Amino acid sequence: MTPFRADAARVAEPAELLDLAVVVAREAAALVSRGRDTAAEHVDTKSSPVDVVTAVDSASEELIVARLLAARPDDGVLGEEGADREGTSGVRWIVDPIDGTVNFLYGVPAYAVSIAAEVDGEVRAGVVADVATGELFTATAGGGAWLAAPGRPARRLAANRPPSLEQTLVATGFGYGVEQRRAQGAVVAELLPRVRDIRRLGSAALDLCRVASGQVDAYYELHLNPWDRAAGALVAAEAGAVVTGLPGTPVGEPMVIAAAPSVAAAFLALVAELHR
Ligand code: LIP
Repeated sequence: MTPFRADAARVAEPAELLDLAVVVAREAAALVSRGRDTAAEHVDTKSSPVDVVTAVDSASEELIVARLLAARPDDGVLGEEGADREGTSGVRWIVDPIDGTVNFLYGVPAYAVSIAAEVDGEVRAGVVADVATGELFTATAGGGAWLAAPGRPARRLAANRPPSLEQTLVATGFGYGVEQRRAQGAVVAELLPRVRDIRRLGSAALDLCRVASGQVDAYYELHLNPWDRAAGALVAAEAGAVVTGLPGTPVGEPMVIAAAPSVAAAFLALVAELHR
């Protein structure tokens, strides 16, 4: 039975959802930035001793959820730090309050606030706020991907067009489990001689936005959570990148692959070969 859809859902245009997400992401990014210097004072672990969550992660998610539901009380929310609320509007917000938490903890300037709006199961709007640079990556389904950098006019993003795999700069990331990391390291060892180079930046959301902006040519990662990838995958796709899973599997179950269209087929085949 379809749940009752509040009026808000019938007028849940992607652009309106994005406007709200941008305002909230900016406020959350400011909170995260203020918390950077004391990040190490309140740290817990989750799935492993190196899978960390700080008090700032939790405060950021609390703020984001409060602002989104104040504006749209009938929406659902799914957040990395525990937010999990069914809505009745057909809109569900998918939130990573700090993507790149280890970078945040260490002060490595590659961590972001990621907010995506899913309407009836499809991500239709997303924002990734790079906390360290103040850059804002945004996209709406069919509306393109955009980058707003402080003091500069917004510009439309387009993925690169590398001529070959050998000239493809590849970003990836690794899980928090020891055996998973052992296997992922073996894959990287096979991949490295066949591409331009590897980058491990530490934030899936920013990795996907870097495919959109052309700062890397391709990205792949196993076992991401929905909140790591929801907004960034839309930004990459709207910038013309091919965003997919392994052959015959949905994006993110278990693999996310985003690649410049000029090398997407070859890159997908290589990633599939190395994960057989
Ligand atoms: C992180 C991802 C990153 C991945 C890390 C971690 P978090 O998300 O953005 O790409 O390699 O293992 O999952 O935990 O910082 O929100």
